[in-house]
Amino acid sequence: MLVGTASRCPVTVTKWLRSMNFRMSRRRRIFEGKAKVLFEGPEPGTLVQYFKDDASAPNNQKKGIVTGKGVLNNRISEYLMTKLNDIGVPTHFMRRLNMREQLIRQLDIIPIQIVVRNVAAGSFAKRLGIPEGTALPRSIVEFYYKQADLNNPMVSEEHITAFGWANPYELDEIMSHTLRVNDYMSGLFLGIGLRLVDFKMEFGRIWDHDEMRIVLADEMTPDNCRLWDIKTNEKMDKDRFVEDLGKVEEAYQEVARRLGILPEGLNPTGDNTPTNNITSINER
Ligand code: AIR
Repeated sequence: MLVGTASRCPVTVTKWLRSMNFRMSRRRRIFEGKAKVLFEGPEPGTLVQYFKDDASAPNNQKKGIVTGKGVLNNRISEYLMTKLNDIGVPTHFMRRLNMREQLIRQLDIIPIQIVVRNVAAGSFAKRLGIPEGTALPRSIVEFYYKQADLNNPMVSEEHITAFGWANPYELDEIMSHTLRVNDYMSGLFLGIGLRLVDFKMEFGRIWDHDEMRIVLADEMTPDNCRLWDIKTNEKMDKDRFVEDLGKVEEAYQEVARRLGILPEGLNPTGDNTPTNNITSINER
């Protein structure tokens, strides 16, 4: 809204961008990850999630910048988290604030990554010697302990409950949300010609008065979902960066375009330049 008004006057835009940068530098940084930064939010119990253009391969074997990725991921995650909320999966997403930031609920994060696999790919294909692209007889859910210095080792439910990372009730909730998300997202992506090969999720706890709820956290984007074109099997996700396939930004744009959230001709610059197109995506 602010950008929409400001875009009619370049001087106001410059002032606004300066004040944004000023506010960003003054905000308390809670955590910086590979592709996102979390800042203190405007109200207690909230955080601001900022999407960077930084890209990395597993275990930081490769690092780089994909221009415009943060802008696209912010929009894609907003779209998917909103849809998931609508079908009854509680998420941390509250609202998008601007091109790169969204307001989220602060959670007590559960230190487990949940990976759902529908088709063999990535570390799964390598570990089990199954050719990439093999459809799995059923969806397989895996758990990884979120511990970057140990390269996020795979763990079982036994480890999770024995070490108290989550209790059996919480694990049941996580599994029920996980299967729902997989069913819903597989259908949604199929409808736009994309196969949901696998994806990663994180959950957290939130307290409403005395009641604890398990809530979907993190992001839902081509950074943590493998998406292949149904007809050509072309990869439309972060593997384009990891495997040096080129056209990384274009793939993220194509996912957004097929989801119907990228106006034709949009070229996100990633530098907050308020072009007319970016203004229009902001105002949707
Ligand atoms: N993932 C795992 N760690 C971080 C992320 N983003 C996601 C990948 C892939 C799935 O988890 O993007 O969709 C499985 O990854 P892998 O490397 O174990 O095959």
